[in-house]
Amino acid sequence: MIILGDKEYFKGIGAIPYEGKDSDNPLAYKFYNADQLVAGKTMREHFKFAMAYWHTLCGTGGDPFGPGTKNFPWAVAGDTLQAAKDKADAAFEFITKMGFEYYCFHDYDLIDEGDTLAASEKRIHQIVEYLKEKQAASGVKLLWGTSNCFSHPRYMNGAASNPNFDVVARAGAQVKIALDATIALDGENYVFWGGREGYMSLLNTNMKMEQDNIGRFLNMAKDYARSQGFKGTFLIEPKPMEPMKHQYDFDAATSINSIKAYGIENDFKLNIEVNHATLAQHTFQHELQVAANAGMLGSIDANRGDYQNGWDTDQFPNNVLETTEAMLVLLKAGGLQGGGINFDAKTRRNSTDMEDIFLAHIGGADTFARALLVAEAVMNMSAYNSLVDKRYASFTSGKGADFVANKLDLNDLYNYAKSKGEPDQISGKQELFENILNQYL
Ligand code: XLS
Ligand code: NI
Ligand code: NI
Repeated sequence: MIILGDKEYFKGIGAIPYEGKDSDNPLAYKFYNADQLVAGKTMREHFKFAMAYWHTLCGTGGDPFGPGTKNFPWAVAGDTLQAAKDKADAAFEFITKMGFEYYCFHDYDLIDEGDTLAASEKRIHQIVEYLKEKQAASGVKLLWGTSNCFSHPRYMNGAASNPNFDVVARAGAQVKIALDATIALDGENYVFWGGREGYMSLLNTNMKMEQDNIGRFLNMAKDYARSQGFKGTFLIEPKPMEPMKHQYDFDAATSINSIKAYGIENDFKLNIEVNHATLAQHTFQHELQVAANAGMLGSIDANRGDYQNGWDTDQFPNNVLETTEAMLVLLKAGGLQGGGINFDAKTRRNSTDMEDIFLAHIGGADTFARALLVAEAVMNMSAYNSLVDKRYASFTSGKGADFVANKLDLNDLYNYAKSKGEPDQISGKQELFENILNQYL
């Protein structure tokens, strides 16, 4: 059901229908058909698409060379609380028109930070009460909340990793309030993206102390939230650089190592973002697989980078081939554990029509839907699975199976190899795999 506030912000745009791939209606889904079953689940269940409050409603397109370009009609009220309510109205109008079921926020996306911690907390309580009503009226849910512990100047040297305890404590207070808000709104997950948790120069940095402090901090946050009844998953979102030169949560493998070192592996999983993966010189699908192997594939921040740029451009997904490889990983892993697909993406600075926000999200949802359909076809109809199985067949019988069952020692390998002679040369068949994907696109 479409939920409007007092005003309609996206005039002339109704509920986005699914019209199939032959439709020439730009404001219709061509592939995302929420109720369609794919590999045993509806598309809606596979994806749990979410709108990101910050990019969709807050960022007006400013860059280092000029101010914002987007005149959002919900950002005009002089009164802070009214402006926040207007923004929430726009959010729920947009989400329900898209047919999405989820949203994600940072605390101060919802409402501007106050002059003191107490004033900020009061503001967050006020807007949370309003959001509760909007959620109840629409059925829209909170995929995850997080706190912005990186924008305010006090966090210029980091939050949980700050060399000054007073700042660490201030970040703790902010996270407590954001956790309270997330719990009050039945948030299904809580994200930690370590914005400025990293360093610029080792000369002035005690790296060990900073990382140990992050571990203490995350344990405190987890213990507090659990004591308040939070049943959801905590997610760490890896990113290798930007804003800091070295970010502590560089990539999935590094973050998994930290999670285990901090002793929080039963409560934390990963939120994998496409553009962060590519900034780390990995592919998106690699990062998903690393997370899945550790049982920590929690959620996805969907966007894309620019192959010619070295920063987080956060463009909407439109690469079906890349997304298909990702959906193969997802299907084989049995889906996301508790999370969804959050469009952590923004329209370009010169995309200034209100309609562009819809077009961007429609394109992103269609990219994922199309990729999922291709991935399902590849898994069911092609030789793909049997080709992979064949590649590892030597581990399913004889000495190979004994090896996998941990029944051999190094001498056994020695004796086997001696009796076998030079191994056969077996092609990796990469081009054939690539052709199969192309065939089903
Ligand atoms: C920034 C991150 C951020 C997180 C939430 O690069 O992607 O948007 O998702 O703090
Ligand atoms: Ni993100
Ligand atoms: Ni990002």
